[in-house]
Amino acid sequence: MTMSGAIALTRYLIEEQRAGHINAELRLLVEVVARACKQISVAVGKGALGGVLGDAGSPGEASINVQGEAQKKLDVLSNEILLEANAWGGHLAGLASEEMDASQPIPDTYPHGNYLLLFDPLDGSSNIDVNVSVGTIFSVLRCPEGIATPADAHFLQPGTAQVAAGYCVYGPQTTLVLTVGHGTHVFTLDREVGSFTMTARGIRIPEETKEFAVNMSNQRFWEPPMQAYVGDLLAGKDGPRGKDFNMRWVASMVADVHRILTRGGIFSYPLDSKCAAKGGKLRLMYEANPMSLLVEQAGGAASTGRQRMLEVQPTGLHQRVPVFLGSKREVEAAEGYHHAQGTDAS
Ligand code: P6P
Repeated sequence: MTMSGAIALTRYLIEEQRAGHINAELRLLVEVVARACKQISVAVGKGALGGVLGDAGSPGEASINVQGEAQKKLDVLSNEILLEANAWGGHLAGLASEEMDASQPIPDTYPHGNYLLLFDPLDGSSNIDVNVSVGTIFSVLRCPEGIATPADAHFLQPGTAQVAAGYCVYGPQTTLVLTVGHGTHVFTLDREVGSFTMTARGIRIPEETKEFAVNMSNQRFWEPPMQAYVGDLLAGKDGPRGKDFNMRWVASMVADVHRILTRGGIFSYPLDSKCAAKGGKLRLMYEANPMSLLVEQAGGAASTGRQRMLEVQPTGLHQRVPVFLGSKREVEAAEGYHHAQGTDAS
């Protein structure tokens, strides 16, 4: 226990293990990921001084990932940090990353464990060069019984199957937000000691909100239900919602979700005519699902607009989905517009 009486991440995880909520292998997994996040935080914090800003690849020849996005140097470095940290511990059978085409089994030179780890090593990386918060998002699944060397198909489990999920936001503070299925808790990195210290236990998202997060520049591309929903938000107290709304859009999901977990709000990245063919913009397995578990564990809601996010049956490792998550009543309101319109999209 620190001087302030707060407990460190390690003690929280030991208490969760004593309570029977997690086992030693999952405790090690979370510790290893947290340690990797500390390394990423150091690299991100160096910025230009560390020579890690800008695009990966050689001059004039950007490195493009499986998403078709130009990789930043820090995307590649963060991915490497997480791969190295998780290879040797014996807690994983395999892992998958936004930055890698296919999942990777743990090398046979190391013992294989019972868990699958999926991550976006550095979400929001387009913000890195302008010093805006970015983050690491991770999701943990059980490796199916009897599978020592998992393939992509073994990762395709619905969000309800997650045994842990979290993110680490690299902002003014480096903050790890974690659930192992028993509440959503916040740990802030104490740089003097070098450990994550619990700064909020069992956070709760206000059920109502007056703040929405969406990229308004896509408005003309939205489906009719989204047009109607946001139109009513913008109409304010004189409109059907009867209250004025504020808007925030960081364009870094980790930063937007952290705000919403902290003070409420609704985050949406809906289908639009630009991304509809791909199923949406944000990725289900290592963005939407972990964030949705954290939000639901904090009393919020998470949806595709037409179904509970955590019940979506995945069909691909890099599958994309429309996302609405945050204050429960507001997510329900947004879903109401979609159900009322009766559109049959997924
Ligand atoms: P847009 C970052 O690239 C990301 O995946 C999320 O972190 C963020 O919410 C979204 O894309 C931003 O998308 O279209 O506003 O740049």
